[in-house]
Amino acid sequence: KALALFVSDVHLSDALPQTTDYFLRFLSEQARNTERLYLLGDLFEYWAGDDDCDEAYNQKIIRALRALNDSGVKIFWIAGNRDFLVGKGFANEAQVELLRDPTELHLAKRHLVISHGDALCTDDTNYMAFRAMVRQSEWQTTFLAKPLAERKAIILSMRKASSTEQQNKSMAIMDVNRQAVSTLLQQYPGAILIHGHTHRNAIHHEEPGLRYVLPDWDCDHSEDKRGGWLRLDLQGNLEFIYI
Ligand code: OKV
Ligand code: MN
Repeated sequence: KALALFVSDVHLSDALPQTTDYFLRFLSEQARNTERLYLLGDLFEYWAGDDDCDEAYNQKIIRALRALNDSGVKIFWIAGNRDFLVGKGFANEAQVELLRDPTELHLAKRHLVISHGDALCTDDTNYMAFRAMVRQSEWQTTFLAKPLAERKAIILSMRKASSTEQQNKSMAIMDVNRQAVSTLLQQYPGAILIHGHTHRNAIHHEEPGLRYVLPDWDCDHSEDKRGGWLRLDLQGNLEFIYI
């Protein structure tokens, strides 16, 4: 049995059936064998608001998370840059506990800091400005007051613009800023940082401490990639596991 599993960047979407299958299988099989599951952002390809919980695909995911919670696994959630509009409605339906980014953990004598990781990409100044705007509660209230179909249309047009501007390519070369990592780790002396977002699965020995970067789950576009997670065992050992 594990003490905790850490997962991020699954990018769940109706359009990605293979990824969805692998993740649902993870929830019903491997994730049953842990005390805690930490979902560290971008579980969904995008989230338009909690009133979209009723959608058939989202219901399938919500029911699977709720079933895992019912089996005795405590589930925690940190928002990503694609699903930052997840709120109390979703948390209540899926039975997950929302955490702030970053969150400090003390588990099995380990001192950990968990984050999605997008806030560390400070070199992407355009994105940081966008993030600051959309993370404001007033901005979210105004956005969420729009009809669901209009919100989805706005997100779709942003996604189209982003791919035509080939921002997705520059996103691929975008990484965390080393100074931002140091500044964060200095606030939690001796802690290990765990984050996702960059899709650059690795273990880094940074100036003040260790940094574990989670893998993404794009199982639909590459044969060999099948997702994975970081496992913390009862002795405090950390290990990446791949499907
Ligand atoms: C993803 C990144 C574009 C980086 C927008 C609500 C809002 C979701 C969204 C829109 C953008 C994801 C979903 C995309 C990642 C970029 C550019 C840089 C650094 C809303 C919910 F704003 F309308 F409320 N988004 N897309 N980037 O085009 O796939 O990660 S995206
Ligand atoms: Mn992300």
